[in-house]
Amino acid sequence: MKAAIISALVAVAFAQQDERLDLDKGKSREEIGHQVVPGGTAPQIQQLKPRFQAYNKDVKRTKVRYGPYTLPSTKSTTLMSLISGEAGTMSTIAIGMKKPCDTCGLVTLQAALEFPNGTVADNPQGAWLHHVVMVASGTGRSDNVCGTWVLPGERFFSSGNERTPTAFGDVLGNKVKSVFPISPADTFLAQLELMSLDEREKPVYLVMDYEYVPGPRPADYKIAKAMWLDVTNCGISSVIPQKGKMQFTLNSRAWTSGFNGQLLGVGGHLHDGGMMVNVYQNDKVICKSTPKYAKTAGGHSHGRRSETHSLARRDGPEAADGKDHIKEMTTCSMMGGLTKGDKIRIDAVYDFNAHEGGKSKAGAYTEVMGIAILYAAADPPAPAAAAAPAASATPAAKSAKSA
Ligand SMILES: [Cu+2]
Repeated sequence: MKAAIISALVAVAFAQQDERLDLDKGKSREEIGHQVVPGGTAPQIQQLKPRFQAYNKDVKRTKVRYGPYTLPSTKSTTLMSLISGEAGTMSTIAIGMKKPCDTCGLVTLQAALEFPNGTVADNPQGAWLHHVVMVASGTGRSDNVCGTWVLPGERFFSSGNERTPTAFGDVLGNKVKSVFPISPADTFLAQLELMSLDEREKPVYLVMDYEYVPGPRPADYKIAKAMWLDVTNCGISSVIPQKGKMQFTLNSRAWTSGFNGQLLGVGGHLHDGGMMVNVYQNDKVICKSTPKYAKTAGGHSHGRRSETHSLARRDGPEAADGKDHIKEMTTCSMMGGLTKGDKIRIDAVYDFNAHEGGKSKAGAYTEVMGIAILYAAADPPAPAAAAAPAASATPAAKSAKSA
């Protein structure tokens, strides 16, 4: 059940920035340090050239490969293909994943797929990273929104096939310094779903590209936290539209911040028919994440992946249909301060008149979603001896600002 809950959550954008940003500045994979072993298996751990020395002069970058996993043939019937209705899918949970360090602070993280020899496995090669969600488990870890009762730890990263990097700090502006701290007590696990676009079964590795500050979190750095905001709250994310309703808005409950800090970034997730995800801080919209529709979608759309790229030759109602589909979602970054007690919630606005929703063979609208993944940097706890500052000044300051 836990797996189902995690698996429905997907696709964080690189909340800080334009997702098409080339962080490696045109360098080849070889120049970055990616290893290819023709006819063999590339090393599990590879040191890559770091990019964010301006953010922290000590940054290191380590790539870890997990697997191999077998991408099934699109002709085979897997349990996952029966559940999802998508051919060639496989789903699994990776546990005890090798960490890039025992003690460090993550700065960025990006997922990918590779073949055993180390070459890239992407959609031209018939390999689709449907989604991966990573959880840090262990002492003191619990999900920031849902707690421990539905999840085995703290969700901190997810990706779909757009393979957009996530930043745990203001790595481009360098104004807010924060990391996602990793300690020896943490274990990593991931729920992943891979999809083949090819009739040939093949092995692939899940790849995580970690950039991090080695050692304990620098004292002046904030603590990055990810908040999964979902219109089904801590449910399974899927909502079946009410019959006959063409326009509707789905609302999440509010998440109440337990800390002071800075809002780093947020990006929404919708299905076709979606118009926007609004993110509210104390009833004021702080981000309107809107979809870009296109005939050939490159973004994520669970059940309707097959029409999104020309390579897919798949059966079923989801074949290329010449209709608009969500290609990507806009994101917001550096939205200001966050105060303990602030209430953050989202709504997802749908209008099937404006953009057609997904439909089953029988013509009924299929599941929709409304999710936003918010990253914030929490102020570090005050030194033990120091008294907490008076909180009474803060609400006044806030209301003055928003007036
Ligand atoms: Cu979805």
